[in-house]
Amino acid sequence: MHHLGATRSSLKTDHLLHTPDTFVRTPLPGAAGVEFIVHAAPQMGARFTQMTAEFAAGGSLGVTPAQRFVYVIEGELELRTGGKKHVLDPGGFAYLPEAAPHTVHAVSASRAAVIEKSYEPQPGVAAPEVVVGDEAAVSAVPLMGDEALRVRALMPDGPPYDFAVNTMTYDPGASLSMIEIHVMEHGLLMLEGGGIYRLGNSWYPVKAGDFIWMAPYCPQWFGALGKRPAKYLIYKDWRRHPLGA
Ligand code: UGY
Ligand code: MN
Repeated sequence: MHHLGATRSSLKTDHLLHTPDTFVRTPLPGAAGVEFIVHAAPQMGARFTQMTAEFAAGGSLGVTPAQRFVYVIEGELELRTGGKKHVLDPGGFAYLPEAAPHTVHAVSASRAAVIEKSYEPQPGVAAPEVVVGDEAAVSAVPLMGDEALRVRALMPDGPPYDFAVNTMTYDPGASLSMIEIHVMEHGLLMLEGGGIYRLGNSWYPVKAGDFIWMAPYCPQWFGALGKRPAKYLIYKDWRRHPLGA
């Protein structure tokens, strides 16, 4: 159905709202039994890629020239790296530094968020290490003291790591306490619930399944609506000088 050409998706110079009715799937080199929805890429101004990978049972990812972060939304993935095998269930995640040998196979039909970014090394700073975790085991921190808005940091925060991935959970009615305008860009996947996202000078109804890209300095604000919490997975570049020095 074309719904007379209407969609909530919206592409502007400083943001993209990408809703499921506009998703187009593509294969990528080296992957087998996986379809990718490429939400954010350098082709639209982002300095990272974010995809949803839809695996058939037995499907596998190919190699990447960049760092890779994988967060399981549905199903079960098997990660092999450094001679170890890890099974990732929903909420399970992994970070693989650039050039870290690894394989990712789907044990059953699965869906995962895959974020990739070229590494920006820092002189005198140790190399980043593989991280494997489960969101349920990460403690929630109230954002600026607001117990109704809880942040879970999935990546370690230290000089070797040049991006962050968090989940943010809003009780119904909770909102960001300020309109943020910052140098970091964001990739955001709505995981649960919904609300209103302000992006630039536009206000959008958003819900689970939607993706948002925010360019550096895109004014942003979110308020959760409905009777259940709203939750999203959010990427940002982190801890690097804007001049690349
Ligand atoms: O980490 C962040 O910048 C986050 N608070 N931004 C957002 O939720 N749009
Ligand atoms: Mn932000």
